Formats: sequence, C-alpha cells, structure tokens
Amino acid sequence: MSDLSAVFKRQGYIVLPQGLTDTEMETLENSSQTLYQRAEQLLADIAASGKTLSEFYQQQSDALIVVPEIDNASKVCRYEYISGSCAPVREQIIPKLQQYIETLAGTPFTLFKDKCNAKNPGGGAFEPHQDVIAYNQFNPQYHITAAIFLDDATLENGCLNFPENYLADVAELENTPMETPVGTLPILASYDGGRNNGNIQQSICEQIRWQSIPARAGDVVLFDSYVPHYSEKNDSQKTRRAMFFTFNALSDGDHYQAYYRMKREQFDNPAFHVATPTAHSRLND
Ligand SMILES: O=C(O)CCC(=O)C(=O)O
Repeated sequence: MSDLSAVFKRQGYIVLPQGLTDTEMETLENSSQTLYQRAEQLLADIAASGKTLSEFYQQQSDALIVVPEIDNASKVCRYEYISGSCAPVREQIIPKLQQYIETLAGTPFTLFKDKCNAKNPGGGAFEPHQDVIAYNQFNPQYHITAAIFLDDATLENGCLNFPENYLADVAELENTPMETPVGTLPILASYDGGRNNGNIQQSICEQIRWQSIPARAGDVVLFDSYVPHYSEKNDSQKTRRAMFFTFNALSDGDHYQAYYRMKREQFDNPAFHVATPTAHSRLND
C-alpha cells in the first residue's frame, strides 16, 4: 500500500479494482434490495401519514433515513444509516473497508456516515463539491470515503469524476487552508445558499483538469473529503447504485450516532443536503 498511499496523498483518491469479493458483493446486493424496499415503504408511509419528512424524523431515533428524488417525492434518491440498519453490512463489509483505510492512512479510523445513492435513470447528477463542507458540524476535519458500486459505473450512467491533480490546479487560487493528518489541504470557494449550495464555484471548476473514473461493480474507490468530485446524470435506462462509507480518524472521536441524531432532528438543514440532486436541495431556494 505504500505506493498507493503516495498516489492517494497526491490525487486525493485511488481505485482498488475488485476490492470486494463476489461473496461480499452478494451480501451488499441482498442488503441493498432489503434496504431499498424499506426506504420506498418509508416514503409511502410518511406520505400516507400526512407528515413532512422533517416532522417524521424528529420523532424517530433509529429509522433508516430516506431522501426522495428532486422531481418525484415517492422515488428514493438516497438512503442513509446503513450500518445502523443492516447487520450483514455492519459485520461483513464495513470492517474490510475500515482495514483498507487504516492500511492506507496508517492509523485507526471509525465510521462517520454511510449512504446509498440510487442514481435513477434521467437523474442523479452531483455538481462539483468537496465533501468536507457537508461534515463541518462535527469535530473531524479529515475523512476518507470508500465508494462501492453495485452496478458498473459508466460514462453513460454517471460515473464519478475526479481531478488529475487538483492541488496543482488550485495552488494559485484563493482558498481556506486546513491542517489535516496528511498535511495542509484547501477548502475551495463554494456557493452559499440557493440550489447551488455547496457547489464549488464555476470559475474554480474551470481551472481543474477533470477525469472520468468508470468503475466495475465490486471496485472500491477511496477518496478523502477534500478532493473535488462530481457525477453527471444517469442517461441510461437502469439505476446506478453506489454505496459510500465515510470514516474519520478514531483519534477525532466516534460521531456516527450523533451525526444521525442531528440529521433526524434537523432534517431540512441545508448543511445536510450539500450538492445533492434531492428534493431537499430546493429548500435552499
Ligand atoms: O453518487 C454519485 O454519483 C456521487 C455521490 C457524491 O458525490 C456524494 O454523495 O457526495
């Protein structure tokens, strides 16, 4: 991993081709089907109850979090709280991802949050952003996410795009420097409020040399919370599901339950809907 660590430090991301085995992918596939059905059912139940999502989640302490599509309130865009909801993922998948991250970073990490983006046909574009600004209500200032694709991610269905070397591209631009365990990393200027809340400003995006990173189901893409990234909308006829498990250094504390407690209590807070193609991004307007 030491070569990989150097690449990770420079680029902010690396790909571990087929980082999960067929058996592990089977576990994820089965879990994702159960969780997706539960998420759909939750949206239907909440709609039938006449409550808003915010009203519903304020009264929940342990429910799966579900966020609908921007143009269809009954369609699941994303669900979260996977580890808290699903023992096979918690026990079989997360420890393996944690191991990859700890080997890469050389220090213990713990789960901070998790989510699955459904990326339905015709939707699901994520504008360029840095994840760190969506997490800054909590103490850790540095995170590493493991992205796993349940379906092959292609140019057509909206794979991830990362910069070739954003640290070089933005070196001369104004930014907010942050001290992290891997050195000083920049927070780039982003839009504040409105439906572009959290998106990196256009003039900066234009300075970055982007590259598309298609991935096969079973590949693991590790990226830190500073590396800018985006994905286009899904122009295919099938969903492109991907799960994202975000970890922070254990020395910064364990925040998983506190994060989801706050998210349920403040469901409409724009800080929880940064650069997302969900109905909630419209609440910023
Ligand atoms: O699912 C995707 O294509 C992008 C996800 C992403 O960037 C995010 O959830 O922050």
